[in-house]
Amino acid sequence: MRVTMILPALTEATSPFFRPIKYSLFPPLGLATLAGYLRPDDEVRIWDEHVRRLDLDDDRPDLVVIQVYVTSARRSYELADAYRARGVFVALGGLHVTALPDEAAAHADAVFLGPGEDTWPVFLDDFRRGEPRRRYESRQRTLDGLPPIRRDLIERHRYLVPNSIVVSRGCPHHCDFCYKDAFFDGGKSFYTQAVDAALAEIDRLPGRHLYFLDDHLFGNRRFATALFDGMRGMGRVWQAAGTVDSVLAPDLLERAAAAGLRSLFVGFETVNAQNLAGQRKRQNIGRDYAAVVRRLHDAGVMVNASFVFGMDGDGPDVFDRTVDWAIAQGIETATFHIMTPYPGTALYQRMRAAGRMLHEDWDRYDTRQVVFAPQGMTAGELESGYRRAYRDFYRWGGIWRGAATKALLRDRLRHFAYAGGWKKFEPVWDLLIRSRQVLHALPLLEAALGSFGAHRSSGAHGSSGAHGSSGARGGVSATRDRSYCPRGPESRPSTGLPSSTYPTVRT
Ligand code: B12
Ligand code: SF4
Repeated sequence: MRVTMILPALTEATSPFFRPIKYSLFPPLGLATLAGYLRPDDEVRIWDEHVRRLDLDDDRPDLVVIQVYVTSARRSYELADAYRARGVFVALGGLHVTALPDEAAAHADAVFLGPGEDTWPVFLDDFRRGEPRRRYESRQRTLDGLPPIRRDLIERHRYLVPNSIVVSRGCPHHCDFCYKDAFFDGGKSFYTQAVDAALAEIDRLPGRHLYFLDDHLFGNRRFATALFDGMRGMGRVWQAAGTVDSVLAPDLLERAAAAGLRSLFVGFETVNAQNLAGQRKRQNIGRDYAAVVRRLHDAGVMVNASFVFGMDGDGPDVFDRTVDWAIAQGIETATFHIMTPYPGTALYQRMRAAGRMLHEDWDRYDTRQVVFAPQGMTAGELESGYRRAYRDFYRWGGIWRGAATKALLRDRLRHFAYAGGWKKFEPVWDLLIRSRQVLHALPLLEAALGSFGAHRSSGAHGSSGAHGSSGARGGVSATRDRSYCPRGPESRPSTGLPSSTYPTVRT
């Protein structure tokens, strides 16, 4: 059987003029996972439009599989329609299909709701027998006994971070704006691999650097502890995402740093306390955000902070306050997002019921454009404030001020080079992507990550660099897209933000 698996891209990622590095970071892990269920004699290829334009005319498969995100929905349907017009069977799955299955079904022969590990093998049997159903819904959630991910189908040289990995699915929390609850509806919404299987997968990956794409790698304490302990001595440097409360939890961060963690994506989301309750971001409420940053830095872990603008408690002052706070904390990289209610989320239902959604042009649901009616400012103010936040955080003066918060000259220079490397050298990234040389920059990233944690072994908290041998965390964090993942702010007078604007209730 000939199978083509496609990850369609949003327009920006395929621009002939400029290719942002963020689209050349990670390979299509979901599709490589599904490819693992095919037979050895099946002819399969994975086509990632973020890095390579698809030539439709050349392609005559028996089966097309398309992974659909909200921002790539339009392109996905366009491709699906084109294949179906020539009689090819099209299977659509992924987050957007799960959120809006009826919309997707108009462009597909079969749609898949939720993760594919249980439904996909059932479909393959049905398809080979000539009896595929129109709709498959995931219910059985486990990561036990998965076939090996078909990493051999990934063109590693096209990605800066070919070693992306997930060892769990979902998250134990329930934030209002998150894709998670809708996607995992009907079964478990947080589950992990067996520790041994996760360690074996890590061991199979070449080189030193890893990026865990798990929503919340620290979400199951027992699993995380065993995983980090098992990784000690493997000589890896790695990046991941975690919540504010998990950073503050005793001992877990230290174990992660000892195993090579050098950069953590943290969803602070907002510097306005009242926003957190509104978004059911309970695990952030009452947390001391400044302490989170300090704790990470003390452990030798760089911070990639994520913030969302446009929540109902935000006024036009939110941009400057957020940027000032982040710079004053010495946060290395930050991602900013305009709040975007994704179909399927509780936030979307609420906004829609209130008549506040502006349109259903999914291409524009990219967290850079306003798709709902904001309350505390106009849509224009929200968009321009968002752009200003990026500009101000990454202007040389801002980077220098952030670097100056570090006590050691070495740390200052590293901060300066790292933050500058991501945002100030975008034309260089563009060139590397076009010449397919982007993987050659990985040693630089490893070196930056390696140097960050190394000197911390004898530091105040003592644990971080001790085993990591190396480790600083690199700029991949600067471009990570997880629009918003949690954990909240609290400040002290020294942060430059009025402490009354931060949550004080402890959960
Ligand atoms: C890595 C990543 C990226 C990477 C690369 C994507 C890639 N190569 O796959 C980059 C940086 C390019 C990226 C960009 C963006 N991303 Co992104 N990204 C992720 C992240 C962190 C991990 C995805 C992943 O690899 N998961 C692990 C694999 C194993 O799972 P999976 O891909 O979901 O695949 C499984 C199922 O979905 C299912 N499945 C998928 N397709 C199909 C098809 C069939 C037929 C079947 C049977 C099953 C099936 O089976 C797979 C195995 O279980 C997710 C968060 C998340 N947890 O999903 C956000 C996420 C997907 N991104 C998101 C967003 C919003 C974006 C951006 C718009 C952000 C921005 N502001 O720029 C852009 C644009 C995306 C686009 N191309 O249109 C949202 C999507 C929301 C939505 N409803 O679609 C997420 C969920 C984050 C969030 N905050 O909510 N992203
Ligand atoms: S936003 Fe982050 S913490 Fe909240 S449910 Fe989603 S993945 Fe979990």
